[in-house]
Amino acid sequence: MKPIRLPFLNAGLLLAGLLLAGLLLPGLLLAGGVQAAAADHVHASDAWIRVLPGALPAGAYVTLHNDSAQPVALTGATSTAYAEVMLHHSSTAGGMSRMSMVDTLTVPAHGEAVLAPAGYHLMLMKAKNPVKPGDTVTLTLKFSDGSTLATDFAARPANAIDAGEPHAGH
Ligand SMILES: [Cu+2]
Repeated sequence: MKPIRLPFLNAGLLLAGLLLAGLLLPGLLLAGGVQAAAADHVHASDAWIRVLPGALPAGAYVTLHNDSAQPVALTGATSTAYAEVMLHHSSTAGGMSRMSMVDTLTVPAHGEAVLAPAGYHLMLMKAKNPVKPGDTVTLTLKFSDGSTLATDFAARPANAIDAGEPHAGH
């Protein structure tokens, strides 16, 4: 009889463990989700959008500063103003300019990454309402560690080449 008892005991412990895990896991996941929400280790500056006429996609540009000792990667963004946002990189080869989709853009530890015309940008497509120069559009930047950063972008005209205002801060 004794050899049979041990497996029963183990099965009972296993069941208790599974029940405990089932009760605790949802709470842990919820806590993790709340904790990951705000990217306080990344700061954005010179955030602007170049608005093109009609339904043409707009490019969004920003400088990202990483204050932490770990690299973090921009993976994309969402916006209530545009149905689609993609991370792109522009390059020129043989006099031809082309854009390609990229999965991530790394912001080095204690460093910065620059999204600027002719380089990395967020491509904003399918505006839900027409965006015009002078408007402010909020993009929620998404990072590889699960954090997000809501950033206000200033809409500028098609002939703009930069954020258009001096920044004394850095
Ligand atoms: Cu693009």
